[in-house]
Amino acid sequence: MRPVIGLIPLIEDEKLRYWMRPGYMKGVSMAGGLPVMLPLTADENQLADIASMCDGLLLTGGPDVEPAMYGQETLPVGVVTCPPRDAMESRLYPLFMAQDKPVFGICRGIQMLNVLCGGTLYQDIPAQHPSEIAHHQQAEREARTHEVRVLPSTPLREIAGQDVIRVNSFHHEAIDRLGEGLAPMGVSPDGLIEAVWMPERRFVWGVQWHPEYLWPTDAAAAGLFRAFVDACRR
Ligand SMILES: [Mn+2]
Repeated sequence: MRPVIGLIPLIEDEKLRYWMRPGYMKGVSMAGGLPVMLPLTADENQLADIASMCDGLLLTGGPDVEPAMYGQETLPVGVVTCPPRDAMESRLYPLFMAQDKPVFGICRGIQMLNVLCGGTLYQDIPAQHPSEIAHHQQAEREARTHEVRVLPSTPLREIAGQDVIRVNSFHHEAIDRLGEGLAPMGVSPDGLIEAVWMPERRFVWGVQWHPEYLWPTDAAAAGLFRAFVDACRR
């Protein structure tokens, strides 16, 4: 493995969400993990070192997954992609899976997870799965605007301690056909899959909402981070 160099984070206004708000980094810290921001790279040697160095992989939120990755033409519905992230995530994920290291996908992360397992996405919920629910909420990030029915006999049910939780929602895409090996853990009232896991694996989970904004005030959100970090510790 090549030498690992720690870089002091660049603090700019648009990056404050990583450091100043509750966020992914502090969520991992709260749960007892050491969060390390990765370089944007698709270099195979660097990715191999990352997979060797890290005990778990957090697939964060972000732009839409390229529809060609799940065999579809891009519809004229405001799909915004990020090819360098698609390339990095699609090469990094199998390296973590090969070592059975935990993977946790949030928002784009659950969508990428589903696509990497051979599933498909709705490219736009309003266009392809019309609903009463505003999955791209206008309310603040910490506001829990829709329900998720938590499925029995899933790890999410254990964490939530109840059959229904409320979540925030900032997505216009969603899981359509579920990928191979994945099972649903939570479903919104309009029938969209909002949480998945891979029962055959040590820890491969994804959620469509944003627990990184909720964990200071929401037991289920904090529990997700704890379950992920605990799985990485074993
Ligand atoms: Mn939603």
